Amino acid sequence: MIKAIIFDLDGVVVDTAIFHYQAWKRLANEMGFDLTPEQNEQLKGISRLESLDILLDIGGITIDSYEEKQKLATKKNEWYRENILKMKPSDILPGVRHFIVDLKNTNYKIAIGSSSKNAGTILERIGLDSFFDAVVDGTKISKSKPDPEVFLKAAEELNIAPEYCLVFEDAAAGIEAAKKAGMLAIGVGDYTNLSNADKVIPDFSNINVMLIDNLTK
Ligand code: B16
Ligand code: MG
Repeated sequence: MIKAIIFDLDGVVVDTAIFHYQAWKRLANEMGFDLTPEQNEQLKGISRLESLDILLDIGGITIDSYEEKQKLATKKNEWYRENILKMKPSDILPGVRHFIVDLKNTNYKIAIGSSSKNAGTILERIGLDSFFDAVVDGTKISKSKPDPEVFLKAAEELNIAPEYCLVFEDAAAGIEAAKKAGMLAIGVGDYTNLSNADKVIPDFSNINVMLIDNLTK
């Protein structure tokens, strides 16, 4: 029986995954190589510095200096933040707001489980900063997805055992993290990238509280 729903943020509640991609691609281009959408799948759900390591690997570039890596990651983050600072409540993905209001009204606990250190800014911009019973983001964890820490911490903050939690995720690393946490994992997006999920939905346009039982069967 599901008692709590944990939402990934980037790519599930809002379409910021595209802003991450644009910023990483710009950085790659500056360093003389390209980043395809397929390669970008490896970066989804992964922390900023770990994403940079994957990007450098894709470009065949070796950088040993931690300071140099920090500089590149900061540059990417500044480009990314230019876009998220323009976000507004209408940027919440279709069906999501309605679904979370329904969940609250039917006494489900709801949380955010994100690897991002920018989650607070995004939630504020889209007007959902005081909506969730728990927000666990990149500022509260020491290991990013696919480690289960983010989701286990969310369950702990909600005071609900992991087996009663259901996670919505758009990244393969996030599905892996949810499964490792012992939770049900619903992929949001393209099945090709999310085949390890318990179920995959294209988006939230047809999802409502009544369907949670169906999702978990
Ligand atoms: P930041 P999520 C993740 O957020 C993104 O999917 C991933 O692409 C990003 O690198 C990571 O957050 C860190 O984000 O640079 O903003 O701290 O999908 O777990 O909500
Ligand atoms: Mg995501």
